[in-house]
Amino acid sequence: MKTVITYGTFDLFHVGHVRVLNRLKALGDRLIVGISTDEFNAGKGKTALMSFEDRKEVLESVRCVDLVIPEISWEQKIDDIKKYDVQIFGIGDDWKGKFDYLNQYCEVIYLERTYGISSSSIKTLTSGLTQERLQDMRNAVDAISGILKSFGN
Ligand code: C2G
Repeated sequence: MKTVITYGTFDLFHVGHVRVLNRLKALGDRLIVGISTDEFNAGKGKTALMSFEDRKEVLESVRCVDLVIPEISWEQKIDDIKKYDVQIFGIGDDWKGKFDYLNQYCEVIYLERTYGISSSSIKTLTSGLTQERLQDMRNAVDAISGILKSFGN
């Protein structure tokens, strides 16, 4: 049994998350995912839109994920590797080099990120969508369809 472990926030779950998890699972037989608690994220200067509980529920429903554990500190990785008898630690290459110190406990692999998608870009995109903006867009669509209709008659 080859066990792979990774960590992340996995906020607003998207295709980049799906791909990195499937590629990590393909490296072994069992995939464990440590997801950052909201408190731990605050320490990272990060605020997830989705609560820890919701992010956990999403990850537990992902087929390639076998176990989800809370990530509460930077230091827990060594204990987790020993506790779960991990052979591979893997993460996206936005963390390249940051976890090389784990090499003395298991293999460390950095996987290429999926470019063009991120939780923060989704957040930025949706944050501008106020009710007012949405109403403006609806009005514009109505106006355009009115014009098109008049052309059609
Ligand atoms: N990821 C990816 N492609 C993207 C976005 C994310 O491959 N377009 C990968 C990241 O490289 C990471 C995982 O998805 O391996 C989760 O990313 P985040 O939720 O952004 O994780 P982060 O907050 O960086 O937490 O102890 C490590 C930290 O918990 C990592």
